[in-house]
Amino acid sequence: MRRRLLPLVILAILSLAVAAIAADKVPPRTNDGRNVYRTEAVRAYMEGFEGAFPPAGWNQTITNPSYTWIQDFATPYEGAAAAYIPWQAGFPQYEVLSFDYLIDSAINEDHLVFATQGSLYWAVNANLTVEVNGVEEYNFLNEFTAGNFIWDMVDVDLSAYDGQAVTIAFIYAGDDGADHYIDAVSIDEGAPPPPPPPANDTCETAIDLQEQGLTEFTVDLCLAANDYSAPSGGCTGYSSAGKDLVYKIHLGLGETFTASMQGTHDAALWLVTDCANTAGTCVAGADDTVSQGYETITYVAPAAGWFYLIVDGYGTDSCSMTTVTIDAPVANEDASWSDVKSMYR
Ligand SMILES: [Ca+2]
Ligand SMILES: [Ca+2]
Ligand SMILES: [Ca+2]
Ligand SMILES: [Ca+2]
Repeated sequence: MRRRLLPLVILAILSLAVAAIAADKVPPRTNDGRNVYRTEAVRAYMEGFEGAFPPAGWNQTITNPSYTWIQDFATPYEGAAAAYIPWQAGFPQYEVLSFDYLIDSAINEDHLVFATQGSLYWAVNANLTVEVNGVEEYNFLNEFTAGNFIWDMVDVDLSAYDGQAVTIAFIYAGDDGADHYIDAVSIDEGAPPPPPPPANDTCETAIDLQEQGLTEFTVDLCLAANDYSAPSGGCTGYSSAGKDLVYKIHLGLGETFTASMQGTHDAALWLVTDCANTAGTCVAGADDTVSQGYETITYVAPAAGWFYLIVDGYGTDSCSMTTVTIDAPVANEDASWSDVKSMYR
């Protein structure tokens, strides 16, 4: 009985955690959300905030000396450090990091690309903007789409400034906002290339949950491709044309495996036994809720073997930053006992 209640207790705790996310003023101390795929080769200019701060050639305008831009080593996007500003209430902040740059039209280096994370919820109070020669070219509150405290790349088209010497300023301004970060500021020739698919995009390269010790993790399904769809009717009850990633686990006879997933898309979670025939070997599936809902499967292995967990979504190419929770397999004492009995029969 206690075991049956455990998933409900976990769900209740997770629900409380999710309810608190909107109001967080600092990010989780994890880099799960980062998405590093740029290479040095495409950069005409790159500043990663790894050395002196502010970096050589940069200027800093300080209004609130105790709460201005500093170097931070806790959650860099790349390398070991990022530029970080802590939030403050009651003393308005207008804190600027800027640098001058001659945009070379000859090599067409006309995009400003940088990584940032902050809280869209609190950006209403204190926001990050980027000004080029005093003209606002980027507004975090209006333009950032990845969500609260998720590192993402921002691409600002500077082609209007081709051939000009410009001052590029990162401005955090307001009162009672949230922590904010920038990193990997570069100027180069255009939009970053699409990221490579995650290593476990397909069943053949599924990540071993036990080998990696994964019990709860966050993963960006939007970096994956849609390779598998559950058979409509059975399994999850619906097809699953969303982007998917695959994890595997080896279960002993009678072991109980419980997994859940939750994201902002309409999630779907299913368990199969054969990579070559996923649609025909689904043994457990869940698509019981919509956006933000938890999908949970519990399965008791009828025989020892490998099982493949497909973390998926209902809608075509749907995806989101998704949290997956795995309960360590629990041996079923009744099954084990009956096995023992059968051995002596
Ligand atoms: Ca860095
Ligand atoms: Ca996939
Ligand atoms: Ca799919
Ligand atoms: Ca669902």
